[in-house]
Amino acid sequence: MLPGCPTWPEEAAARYREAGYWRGETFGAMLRARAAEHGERTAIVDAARSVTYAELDARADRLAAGLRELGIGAQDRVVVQLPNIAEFFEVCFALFRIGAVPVFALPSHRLTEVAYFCEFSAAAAYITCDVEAGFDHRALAAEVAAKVPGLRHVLIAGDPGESGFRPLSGIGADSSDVDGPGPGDIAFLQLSGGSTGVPKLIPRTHDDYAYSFRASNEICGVTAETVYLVALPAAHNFPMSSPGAFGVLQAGGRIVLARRPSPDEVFPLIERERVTLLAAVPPLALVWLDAAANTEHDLSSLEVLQVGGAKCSEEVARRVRPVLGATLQQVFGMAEGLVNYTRLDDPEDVIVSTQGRPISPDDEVLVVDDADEPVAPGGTGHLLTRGPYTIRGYYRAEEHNAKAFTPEGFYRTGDVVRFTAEGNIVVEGRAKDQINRGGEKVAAEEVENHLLAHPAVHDAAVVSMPDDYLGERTCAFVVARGTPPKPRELIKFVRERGLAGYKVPDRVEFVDRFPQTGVGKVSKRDLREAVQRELVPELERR
Ligand code: OOB
Repeated sequence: MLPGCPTWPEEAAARYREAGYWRGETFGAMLRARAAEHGERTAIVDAARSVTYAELDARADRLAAGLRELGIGAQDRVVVQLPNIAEFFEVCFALFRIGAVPVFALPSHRLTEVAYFCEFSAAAAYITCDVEAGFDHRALAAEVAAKVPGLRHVLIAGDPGESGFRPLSGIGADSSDVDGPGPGDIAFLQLSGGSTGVPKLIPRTHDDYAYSFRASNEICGVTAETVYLVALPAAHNFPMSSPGAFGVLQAGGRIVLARRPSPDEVFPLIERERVTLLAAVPPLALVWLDAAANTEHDLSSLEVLQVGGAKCSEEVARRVRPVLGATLQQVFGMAEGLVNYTRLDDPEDVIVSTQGRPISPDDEVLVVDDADEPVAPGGTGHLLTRGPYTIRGYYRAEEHNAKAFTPEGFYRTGDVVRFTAEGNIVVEGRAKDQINRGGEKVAAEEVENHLLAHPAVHDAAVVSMPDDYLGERTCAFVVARGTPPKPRELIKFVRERGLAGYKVPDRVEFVDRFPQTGVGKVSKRDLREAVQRELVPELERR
């Protein structure tokens, strides 16, 4: 087992095996089985090609052997930052086969984040792409390589040019006879949305993750006939496993990869590939609904539109069936584990007004007050959870784990929820210090630390600001040291520190001092109220 990864107590693990949740199958074996059953069926379609199950299986083997020749082996961490292209899955399954551990970066991550993932995980390699969406990832890779001396290999999907990096397509060898990982081993490290200074890494095992997407398949009606379009970044937990691409591959269905999520890319793909299942964050669902109202494209194959990652407003939810003729499924999940779904046969009122219920009968969910005492039934409180696919701790984060988990192993989700009388969850708010920018999570402290690096910033506090489109945006309150810089200058400063664009503050407001709580901490509640009182009316006047 990878060191630094807390795991389930043996008693719980035995129970999950006994119940048939953990079946002892690795992802590598799962792909092998599908390739043996129906190797000629199409597994993946991307902009450039289509890949059958047999080809995906063979390519994963060749890549695995090539990676082994480079000296990458079991438990080695490999940071993977790829767009929605077939290579993403070839790389994943190659790494799974040799028991190496992908660390999933998002395409929007930049130097600060990628270098941190490489350093913190002591990665042996970084696998990235050429130019994507106008951004030169090779140049980023050069900066990362210069900053992280321990990184032994950089592999580029596409043409690496004169960069000195190896092309991914050039990696491969004939034999891949290895003792693969065990089902209880860590399969990969996923990123947490986070609420602290640096992103946390989430260790998921083959057994626990496979259960989550297999059980999701049942709930979401995924079969070998499913055609699932991946429009969100493939490395995110939602499109990966809820039921996502992994669920659909498990069922022997077909995944279609969209490079960009815009209607002009997604709608023609839905029509051409007869897509049946699609997942979106709320702002994207809104864009699709607006565009679908007057499109020439035939979207009639769509059966289910999943919306999750942030709360879907009831207004948007109610438009899904009339506009798309598809069933809405709300998905309230987290990369740490727990995923809730509205069921496809739930009454329309439940579908549009709740975030559904957990996957597993053994998902334990508690709603508690600030003292961890259960609230009265139907009351609102903090959501705690533990279960067969919820982690018991982050990777190498002992101190943080002591706060993020209860002594009994419940994960503190940071979400504020209530249960309806029928047992569905309604997300009412959030207690964690995070901004949910249309599904993209921004840890306030992380951004505050970047602001504090500016010489003219004495103190900084980042809070959410309501937004019609994204739900929330970020507002940074800053106490200046001396003459305040221009907000624009500060925003540019943060961007140039090499940060994903979605973390750069949308707005900067200078104040003389911060409101304080009774114990002298910055009162973010008061700051959010100031936003409501002063900035929202101003924005509405525009
Ligand atoms: C998904 O995963 P993460 O790890 O990016 O973010 C998890 C957090 C939750 O704790 C909650 O605060 C928020 O995102 N969230 C929602 C939500 N779905 C996620 N808040 C309100 N309503 C929803 N439907 O975002 C994720 C992982 C797997 C499946 C779906 C989403």
